[in-house]
Amino acid sequence: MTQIREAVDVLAAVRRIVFFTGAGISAESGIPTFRDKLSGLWAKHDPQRLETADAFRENPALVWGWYLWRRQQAMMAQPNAAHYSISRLAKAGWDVSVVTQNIDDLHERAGVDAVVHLHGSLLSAKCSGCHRPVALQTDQLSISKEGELVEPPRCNYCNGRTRPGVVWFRENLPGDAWLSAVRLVRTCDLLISVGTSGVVRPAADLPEMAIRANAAVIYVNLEDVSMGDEREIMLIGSAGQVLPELLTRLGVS
Ligand code: BJW
Ligand code: ZN
Repeated sequence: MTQIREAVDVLAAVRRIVFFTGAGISAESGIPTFRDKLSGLWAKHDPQRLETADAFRENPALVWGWYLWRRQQAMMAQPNAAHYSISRLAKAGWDVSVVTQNIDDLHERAGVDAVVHLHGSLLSAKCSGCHRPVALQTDQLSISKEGELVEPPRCNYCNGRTRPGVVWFRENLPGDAWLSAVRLVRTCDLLISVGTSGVVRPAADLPEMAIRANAAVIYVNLEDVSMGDEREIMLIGSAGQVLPELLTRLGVS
């Protein structure tokens, strides 16, 4: 409880806040996280089989089908109290930015205008040959069951296979997104990390970057993911409970 009071004091004193979010913020919307042992996506699927460029080359129909299924899951999900708390804070006058590792669009649907997507988006696609962005027609987004094989559409220019517009392991993050994130983090007063295990780099370096720039860091997570710096505050609990509680204590309606 002292931690939450400390967090409220910090929030009341700052202006520029960066929310750095991961899969845990969408968990209460029904979208599974990656690494939680019981419910995580990878508890059932081997990421090497589905979420790498090699996997796509070897079995494009399986990987494309998997992302169609996840896209559908994300489209059916609704933003939760944590997503809405972030937009309420922005409307209440704080200078709020969101840098997310998530490929869903729940921040946008909760009313945040400019979201930096470090790992791409389920709503985008590109050609795996010439890398041109591909606009998908609705009939190319047919309903897919988990595990269903669906042939990806071919590029109009080079006949390459269309791939999801997401960042797989060993791929570089979109340069513009990474630069925006670094700029925001280096100039913020406070970074609030919500629902990320902080193991995937380079995104995982952002909280430390904030500390080095003299910002405070608050973590909201089911478990302790802090690094032990004195500028960090760890709030253990679910994002859908902790963030609204912070707003209530701050007097933000
Ligand atoms: C709650 C909650 C609730 C639950 N409330 N909290 C060795 C070999 C090869 C590469 C590397 C290597 N060592 C390091 C690397 C680099 C690699 C990396 O970091 N690997 C580590 C795993 C070791 N990184 C990369 O490859 C990146 N690119 C790169 O570095 O390029 C340079 C390079 C070039 C050539 C060679 C090597 C490097 C790219 C990373 C791309 C990550 N992509 C994914 C998939 C995206 C598409 C998709 O979704 O399918 O991004 S992986 C996956 O992890 C996804 C996520 O965005 C990302 C982060 O996960 P996140 O969000 O933290 O989720 P979880 O599940 O881990 O955590 C959830 C948390 O929420 C938990 O803490 C819960 O407690 C909490 N929680 N419910 C609050 N209700
Ligand atoms: Zn192409």
